[in-house]
Parts: sequence; C-alpha cells; structure tokens
Amino acid sequence: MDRRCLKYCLTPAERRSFNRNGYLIVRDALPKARVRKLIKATERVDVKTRKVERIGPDERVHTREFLGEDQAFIDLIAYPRLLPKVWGILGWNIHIYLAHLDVTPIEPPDSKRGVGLGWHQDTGRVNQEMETRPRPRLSVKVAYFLSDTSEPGRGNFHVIPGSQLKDKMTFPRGDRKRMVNGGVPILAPKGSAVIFDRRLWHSARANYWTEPRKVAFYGYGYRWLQARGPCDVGKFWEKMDPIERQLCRNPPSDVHGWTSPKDEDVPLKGWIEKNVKNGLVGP
Ligand SMILES: O=C(O)CCC(=O)C(=O)O
Repeated sequence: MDRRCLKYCLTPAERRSFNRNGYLIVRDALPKARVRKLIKATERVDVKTRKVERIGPDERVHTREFLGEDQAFIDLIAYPRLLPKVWGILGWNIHIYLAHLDVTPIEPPDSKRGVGLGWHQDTGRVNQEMETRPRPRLSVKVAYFLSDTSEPGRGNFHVIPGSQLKDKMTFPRGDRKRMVNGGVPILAPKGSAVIFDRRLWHSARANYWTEPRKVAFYGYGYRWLQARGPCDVGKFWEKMDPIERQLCRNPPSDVHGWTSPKDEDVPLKGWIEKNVKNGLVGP
C-alpha cells in the first residue's frame, strides 16, 4: 500500500463528527475518470443482474455478486482515500463482511411507491442479541455515490443523525416506511463517499430524479464476525497484495487466527505499525 494514503487518515474532527452523527461524508472521494469506469462497470452488472434474476426495469437491482466483475470494483477494496478512515474507526483486524451494488431506477409517473423508505439498522439479529447498551459498533459501510444525489428527491440515502446510539427508535404508528422526525436525506454528489456506522438508523428512498441512482456499498467488520455476503473476487485474487487479501477474507493458517491473529494473518496491522506514528488508529 502506498504511504501517500496516510494523508487521508481520519482527522480528530472527522472522528468527533463520526462519533456524534454516525456518518461522515467524504467529498471528491473518487476522481472523475474513476467514476466513469465505475459507472460503466455498474451498467454492465445492472444489465446482467436484471437478465439473470429477471428484475423488471422499474425494480431496484441489489446485488452482492459484483466485486469480481471489474478491476474498478476491486480497486475500492483497499481504496487509499477511504481505507485509512475505516481503519481509523475500526482498527486493523478487519475485512469485508458484505458488499453490494445498488441501482435504483427512476420511478415511473404512475408509481404507487410513495417515499419508498424502510428504516433499519444493519446486521439483523446482532441488534437483538447483544446485551450491552448502546450496542457495539462492530462494522461500518462505505457507500460510493456514482450518480448525483446532491439534492433531495434523487433516491437519496437517508439517515437519522445520532441514532447509532439509540437501540430503539419509535416510528409514527410503528411504521418504518414513513418519514420520521430527525430523518434527513444525505446530499451526496457524484464521486463522494459516505462512511456510516452499522447501528445508524438509515434507509434507501424511491428515486424521483431523471437518472437511475447508482451506489456501491463496501461493508468492513471485524474478522471474527460472520460474513453476510460473498466476497468473490474471482481471477483478481491472484494479483492482490497481502493487505487486499486480508480484506477479502484470506483464511488464517489456524482457525484461531480469526480471533487471535498472528501477524501474517493481518498484514494491515504490520503496515500500520510501520507507517502510522500518531497511534490514532482504532476505537
Ligand atoms: O440504498 C440506500 O440508500 C440504503 C442502503 C442500505 O440500507 C444499506 O446498505 O443497508
């Protein structure tokens, strides 16, 4: 990994903001040329997924099978502008626990979908079966915006800032599909990224803009947490460096290595110890 990524480490102000709000917007995370490559790759995956899964033109595509489809998706796994922020939040004992690519089509004029909200925290039963309050963070997702959602009404990612510390939320009439007090659209321009805490109450929304909304989500969690989706990088594995392989769940030589890793199981640890001097790493 190139040492130049260190200029993108989580700053103290970013850490405070992330801890307070449960998310962080990183503007201009992706240069224009990279966005173009990602859009092309996304459009190919969109066409393929609609065909294979028989998804209609007005339905959303949500696929976990996309990493191995293009080098552009592989390049985001250890992406230098974002990975230092992720390890700044979670530390080095991490890998990808889930990645998904979402394409939200334009709502047709006669749509009955309304706002199309569905508030939730990530990772299912983890939110019932942990006895501590507030429940632990455990994982974050990085969302890369490949279409412009810098104004409301564009299928924006929605969040309730600060709600990552609220294990229980009340929704009007218990309905998680409605807008809720405190809920806000994230105004993320094309090429920006949003890191969010898995506990943050968040939602997708129907897209009433003039172009499909395209977002790639990369979830990073502790290596000892059960994965929630494939991390199939196919032919790209051969060319990956040790840190990328750690992030893609390279199995340790001994099963204990998921929880008690040896240095060779977690090359990101050695890299950080060698290159990061200020100790501002991890929770
Ligand atoms: O697509 C969105 O805006 C929301 C994504 C989401 O809910 C999730 O990643 O859990």
